Amino acid sequence: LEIMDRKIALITGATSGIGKATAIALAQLGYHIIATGRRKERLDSLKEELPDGIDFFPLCFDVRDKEAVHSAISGLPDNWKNIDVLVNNAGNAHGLDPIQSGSLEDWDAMMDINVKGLLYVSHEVMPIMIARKSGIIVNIGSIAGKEVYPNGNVYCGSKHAVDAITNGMRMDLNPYGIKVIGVHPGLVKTEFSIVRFKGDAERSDKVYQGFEPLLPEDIADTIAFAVSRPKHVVLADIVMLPTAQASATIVNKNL
Ligand code: NDP
Ligand code: 8X3
Repeated sequence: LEIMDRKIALITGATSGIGKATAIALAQLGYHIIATGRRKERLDSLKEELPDGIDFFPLCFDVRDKEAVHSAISGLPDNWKNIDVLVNNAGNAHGLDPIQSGSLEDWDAMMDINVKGLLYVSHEVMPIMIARKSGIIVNIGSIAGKEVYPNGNVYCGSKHAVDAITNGMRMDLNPYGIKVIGVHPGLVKTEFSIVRFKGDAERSDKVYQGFEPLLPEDIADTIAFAVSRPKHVVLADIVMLPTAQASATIVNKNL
C-alpha cells in the first residue's frame, strides 16, 4: 500500500534551469523525485534543495544513449517504478547559424537530444503509465516549436517535432486516461544561451538584456499548477512568454 500511495515524478535535465526548478516545485507538491542529467555532482547536490521528507533518486545518463536510458529506467527499484509524472525537459539549442553554415554536430545534438532523447525516455515510461491507466507527461517544447525565426532552422525543427509528438501522444494515450501537456516557453534566463553559444558568456548575457525575461521558477510554477489540476482537466498546450515578448522575434526592450 505504501508503494501505491507514493507520488513519483521523473524530470529529465534536472541539473540546471527549468528542469531543476521543476524538480523543486514538484517536490514542494509532495512528489518524490527522480532527477536525470549528465552532470553527476549537480544531480547529487539537488537532493539538498528538496524539502524534508521527499525521497530522491538521481539517474545519471545521456538521453542520446538509448541503452543507458533503458537500463536506468527499467532498473529502478520497485518503490520508484510507478512514475506518475514525466517531465521531458532535457534539451538545448546548439548554435544560431544560417542553415547553409550550420554544423552537422550541432544538428545531430539537437535532433538526438531534443527529439530522440524525449522519445527514448517516453518509450520506457509510457508502458508503466498505460498499465496503471494513469499518468501525466509534460513535454517542454518552445515558442521555437510554434514559430520559426531566422537562424533558428534546426532548433525550431526539433521543437516543432516536440510539438507534433506531444499532440500525437495525447491522441494515442487518450484511451488510457493519460494527460499529455505541452509547455512552450519564450525567453527564459537559464544556461540555455551559454550552451547555444558554446560558453560565450558575453553573447549569451546579451540575449536577456534590456527586458525582464522569464525565470526557470516561472515555468516550474506553471508546470506545478498544470499537473495539480483535477483528474478531468488537462492543460493541453501552454505558450508562456515574458510580458516584453510578443513573438519569437518581437521583444520590447523599451518597457
Ligand atoms: P539549461 O541549459 O539550463 O538546461 C538544460 C538541461 O538539459 C540540463 O539539465 C542538461 O543537463 C540537460 N541536458 C542537455 N543535454 C542532455 C543530454 N544529452 N542528456 C541528458 N540531459 C541533457 O537550459 P533550459 O533549462 O533553458 O532548457 C530546458 C528545456 O527548455 C530545453 O528543452 C529547452 O529547449 C527548453 N526551452 C528553453 C527556453 C529558454 O529560453 N531557456 C525557452 C523554451 C524552451 P546535463 O548538461 O547535466 O546533461
Ligand atoms: C528557447 C527560446 O527563442 O531562444 O527555446 O528559441 S528561443
